[in-house]
Amino acid sequence: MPLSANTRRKRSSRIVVTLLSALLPIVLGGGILYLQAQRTLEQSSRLTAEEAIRQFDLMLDNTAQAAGILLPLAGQPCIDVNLALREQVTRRPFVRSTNLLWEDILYCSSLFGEIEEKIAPGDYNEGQLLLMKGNPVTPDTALLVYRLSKGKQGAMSTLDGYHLSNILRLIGRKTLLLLQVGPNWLRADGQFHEGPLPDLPVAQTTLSSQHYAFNVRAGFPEGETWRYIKSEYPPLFSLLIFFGVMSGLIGHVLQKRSTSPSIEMQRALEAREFVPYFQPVVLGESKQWSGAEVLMRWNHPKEGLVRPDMFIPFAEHSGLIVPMTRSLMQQTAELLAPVASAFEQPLRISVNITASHCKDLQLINDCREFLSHFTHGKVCLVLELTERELIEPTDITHRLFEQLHELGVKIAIDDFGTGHSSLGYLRQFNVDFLKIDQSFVAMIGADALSRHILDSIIELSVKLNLGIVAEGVETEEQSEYLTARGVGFLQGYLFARPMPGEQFIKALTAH
Ligand code: G
Ligand code: G
Ligand code: MN
Repeated sequence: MPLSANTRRKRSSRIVVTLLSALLPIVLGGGILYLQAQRTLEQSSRLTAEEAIRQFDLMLDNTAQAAGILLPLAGQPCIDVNLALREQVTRRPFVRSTNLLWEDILYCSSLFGEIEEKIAPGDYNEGQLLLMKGNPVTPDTALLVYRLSKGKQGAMSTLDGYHLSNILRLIGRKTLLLLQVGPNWLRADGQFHEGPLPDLPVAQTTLSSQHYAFNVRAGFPEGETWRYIKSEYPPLFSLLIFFGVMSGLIGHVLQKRSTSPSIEMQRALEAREFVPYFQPVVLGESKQWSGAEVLMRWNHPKEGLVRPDMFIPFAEHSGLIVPMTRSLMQQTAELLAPVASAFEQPLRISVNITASHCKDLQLINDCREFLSHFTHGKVCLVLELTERELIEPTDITHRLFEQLHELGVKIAIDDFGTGHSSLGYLRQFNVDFLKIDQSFVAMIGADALSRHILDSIIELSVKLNLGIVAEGVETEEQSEYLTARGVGFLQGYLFARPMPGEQFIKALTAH
């Protein structure tokens, strides 16, 4: 049903929408935090690389100075300059050894004294720097060689890899740092490698020194962004969760509101989903159609045709019943107007009216509007007021009923016998018809007591000069019984069930 049971079917989609509205801020905020974390890591990676370059530059300055001082001595016999070579090693904290060359032949070393070793200037990156795996003295400790040459003279000073890996390790505490010199590179653990630099998964930055021929690459291991978010953003993350919960709650409440009965019915009213069905009322004697009761149906787009018991209570509660009835009358008028001129007798059209519709004089305009579609004497409008909710007699209601009668509108008391209207009430409102409730009709031939009540209702209405309509006539026996006692109008499945407008019009012309 459109207002209660279908909420179960919609529940799953409601849960989905609620979850989505909760997830949206979390996902969006999470995305923003992720980008922010990435930016922070990139910045940190760049700063680390810059700092490493600064430190390496300082060390190399120190190393280069040694070579610069020794270069003019190149060419002199090793025995004469050996002391000067050793002095530089001793004086300078980072210099491990010093060497002199003549025509690219290393002929004097602070470590070995006089030797003879050909070197290939091409091995040196930009002729200047060479990263080596080790030397004959310490084969497992990398070292960096700085070369300076001028004509045939050459000087080289070496820097211990231990200092280099120290820098890589100390500066890049949380960052991965690599030092690259030409085709070789060094890691923070002091390991020497040949070949291209490996890619660092997160926030990779590669910078070159402005002064010496080396590069530094900084970055982070896989998954660092999430680790960073987890360690740095817990308060922001809690805030996101809070927003998610709030947003989910708001989504939930808004959905509840949008599926509330009155909002759903307001939508249906605008979409003209409330349509009239017609149940013919026949004359007791001839069984000819004398008119019809207009019964509201909800032509729901998903639920199909909905009976009024399922939604009229909601409509009455929200006050929507008044515009809904107005729409029903309008549709009925539009439907009947084209065929009404052919009616020989006035067709009695009964419309169910709730008590709340009688609170002001608006009802008169609605009836006048309805009747304006027909030439005089073609249609007789009957308003059915249920006996279960009686109208309080006030000044307004008296004027209302007076003016309705002036318009020629008739009043019927619906479901008569189930409520407790007094005779005074019937006279006060100038009632024209009583509709005997179907429960009494159903008892015909079955229950002697109910039959007595039925008989007294019929007697009463004869005395009060009221027309009687018997509802819910289903058998020939009931029909004969009622006709025999002078009930003027019969309505029930025996004659016709409620039917849609076009079917009613078609059947009407046949009758
Ligand atoms: O025909 P049906 O079984 O659907 O009618 C069920 C109940 O709904 C009946 O009591 C009938 O009076 C009521 N009803 C049908 N149409 C209307 C309407 O347009 N307005 C009001 N107030 N009640 C209606
Ligand atoms: O407005 P009122 O309460 O009189 O509405 C009439 C109700 O009775 C509608 O719900 C209509 O569908 C229903 N009805 C009409 N004729 C018969 C009938 O012969 N038998 C039964 N059981 N219900 C009927
Ligand atoms: Mn009715």
